[in-house]
Amino acid sequence: MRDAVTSLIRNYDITGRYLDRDALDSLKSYFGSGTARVQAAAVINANAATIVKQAGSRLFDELPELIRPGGNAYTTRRYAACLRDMDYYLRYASYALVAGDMDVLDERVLEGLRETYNSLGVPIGPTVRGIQLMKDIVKEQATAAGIADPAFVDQPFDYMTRELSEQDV
Ligand SMILES: CCC1=C(C)/C(=C/C2=NC(=C\c3[nH]c(/C=C4\NC(=O)[C@H](C)[C@H]4CC)c(C)c3CCC(=O)O)/C(CCC(=O)O)=C2C)NC1=O
Repeated sequence: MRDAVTSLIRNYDITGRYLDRDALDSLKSYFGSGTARVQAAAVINANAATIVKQAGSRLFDELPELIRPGGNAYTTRRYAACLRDMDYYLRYASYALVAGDMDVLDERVLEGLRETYNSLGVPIGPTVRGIQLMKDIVKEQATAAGIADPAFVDQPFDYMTRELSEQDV
């Protein structure tokens, strides 16, 4: 599992280079945004249960067929599995925000996920929608918590969305 610093060092070490101007700029930007990243993780940590619950109810309002007979989140067990998955996405998004690197998502969340979802008939489109709804809620809360420019919060949610949506080759 890598973060912004270890990823950068790794790349430079592979080619035996000192940290050049580009490297220093990206390190500055990582450390410069550090407080905001930690603040965003704190917002997520303090509100995780609410964020998942709100995103879940918005999702099921938009797509009520998911929780009707025949829907993938129908039955208490599958409904709970769905919200648990949302909770995974949120928790790992908070790790990726702090790390400033998406590697943790590849390694711990996305690896093999589409295959699992396909074999269980878990629909990708609505899952992606749930991830985007959580992103919106986290950004609202980050703004309310005084984070001036919460655009960086998008990154892990958009990354998971992109990776999950990718077509099979
Ligand atoms: C930390 C990394 C990690 C992830 C991401 C993960 C996902 C994950 N979600 C699963 C199931 C599931 N996931 C869902 C999710 C949904 N169904 C819907 O209709 C909605 C669109 C969506 C919620 C937004 C459901 C309903 C199941 C149960 C499917 C079944 O057993 O039939 C399963 C199958 C095993 C199980 O039920 O636990 C896995 C492995 N597990 C992990 O360890």
